[in-house]
Amino acid sequence: MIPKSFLSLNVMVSYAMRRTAWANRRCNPRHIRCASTFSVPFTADRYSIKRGSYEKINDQDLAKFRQILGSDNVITSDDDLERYNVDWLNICRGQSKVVLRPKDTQQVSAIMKHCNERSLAVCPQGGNTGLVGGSVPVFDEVVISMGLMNKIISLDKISGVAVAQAGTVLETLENHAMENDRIVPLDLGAKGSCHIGGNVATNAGGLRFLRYGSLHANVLGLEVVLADGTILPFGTNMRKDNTGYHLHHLFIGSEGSLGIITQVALLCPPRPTSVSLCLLGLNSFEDVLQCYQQAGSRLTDIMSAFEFLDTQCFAVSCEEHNVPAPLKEFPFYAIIEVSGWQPEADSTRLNELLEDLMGNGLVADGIVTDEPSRMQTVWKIREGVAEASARRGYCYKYDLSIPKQQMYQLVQDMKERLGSKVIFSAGYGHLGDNNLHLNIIAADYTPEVAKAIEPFVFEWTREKKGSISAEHGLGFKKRNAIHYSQSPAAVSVMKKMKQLFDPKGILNPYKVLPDDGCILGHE
Ligand code: FAD
Ligand code: 2HG
Ligand code: ZN
Repeated sequence: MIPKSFLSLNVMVSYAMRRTAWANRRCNPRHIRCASTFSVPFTADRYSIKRGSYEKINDQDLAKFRQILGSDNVITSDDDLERYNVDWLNICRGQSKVVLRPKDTQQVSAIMKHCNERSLAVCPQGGNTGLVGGSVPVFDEVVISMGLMNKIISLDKISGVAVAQAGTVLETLENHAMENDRIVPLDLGAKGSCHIGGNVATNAGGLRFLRYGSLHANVLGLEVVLADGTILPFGTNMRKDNTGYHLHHLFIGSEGSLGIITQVALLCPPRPTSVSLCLLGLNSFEDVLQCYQQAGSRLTDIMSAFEFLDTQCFAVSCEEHNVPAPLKEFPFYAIIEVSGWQPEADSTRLNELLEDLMGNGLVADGIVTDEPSRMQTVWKIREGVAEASARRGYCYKYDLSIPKQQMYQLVQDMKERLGSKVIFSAGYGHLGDNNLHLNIIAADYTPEVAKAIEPFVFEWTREKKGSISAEHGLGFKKRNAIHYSQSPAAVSVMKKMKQLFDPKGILNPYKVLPDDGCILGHE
């Protein structure tokens, strides 16, 4: 017997609605910040960091920057600097005295040439939505903010290759792609603010990873400015290109430490014309896994997302975003999205699967819909978890790859380990990609809680042969944990690469690579 909340997809929707379905399917939670960020402690103080031996900005440097960019795009007032110094989570705070806003690649090159000659450290910044403290300075690095480099240069209607400046906001690129019956192969909750250059620099994963794979598969070429100001095109924008080493891949996920990405060529797949999803209530994580297995085998060609949330994440997001919960309380929730070009056939397959899942008791309750506003509500709950959780207190945030069967055990173990020391420990994420987001919310940062979490969480993940950063990168916060996922030999090669591309170490220092002498996590 199908419960009342289970709506049938056989309800007809107009063709016009179907056409707009993909456009409207996601909410866009632009990030909000606390009224004041001045209470956020300096990163350098909180984590006792020693400043590198870089030069300090002087009046001649500022005059040079004004000559390159014009006065308006050299920001030096304390009030204006604040938002570039503090990260989205309000956890990391730098002390930069100058933000530069270049408009084109030549300006980026001139800035880098000067900074390299003068040994001035720089911090490249996109939309500043990164979650590992990589996008903000630690000390007085020069912030190079890419927001004015926001032109979409071309979109080839036949091949689907889009070329855009790095500062193009992801959502703007997505809207442009959709006008041309294409989509960007990447979607994430921060899309209203993050830049395509920032996405490439972090190798962002997100909600479409399951269908379209990593940016390594979809970025065909990059234009990059190296530390000394050299402008280099990498890749050919051709899908097949085996001419030597595939250098552009080095910059995908390099988090601003090897060069500044100024332009991106991205393969944009055709835009699906029919989208539908279901939100399911489940009684155990084992049921979520069973459900994934069945959906994977029966909907494999049309499944575009499989996400899960635990009851805590679901409730916090509904409450903080004032969304009436579409389902009553369950220990777990799953979201399955299908998208394709055969609305009737796709709907029938989804409906049949769900009827079977309910029939065999794996799913306790659910809704299924292809109505844009209802889909948007479900995505709002899912995409809103990060922001909702962060509003509840200090967020100890972990982004892990773990084999599916063991994924939720970590959340259970953390709950037991931390007990009432924290407000809550909760888990959700991209189940289809083995990616768990573990958020531990406490009243404030304390070394005691930090020590109870780390290195336990990293050791736990290594024991399961997972990764300590599935998609957010290492940035500032996770750099010294790199050894939990990479061998000393691999880290040594990375350091050599860094030396090759950035001999003076001016590009995003204190990020990605571990501190000298750090062998934390190495057995
Ligand atoms: P920033 O935050 O400004 O920078 C991130 C890093 O890239 C920094 O190290 C910076 O130095 C570097 N960088 C930025 N631009 C350039 C450039 N042009 N050249 C060289 N280096 C550069 N991530 C995921 O993977 N999946 C998700 O689903 C996801 N969801 C999110 C949801 C929310 C609500 C938020 C706030 C964040 C989310 N993130 C997610 C984190 C994420 O990494 C990004 O939002 C995004 O990829 C960062 O882009 P950005 O332009 O904001 O870069
Ligand atoms: C998401 O999938 C983002 O929503 C943020 O990657 C995850 O809360 C987080 O850490
Ligand atoms: Zn994520």
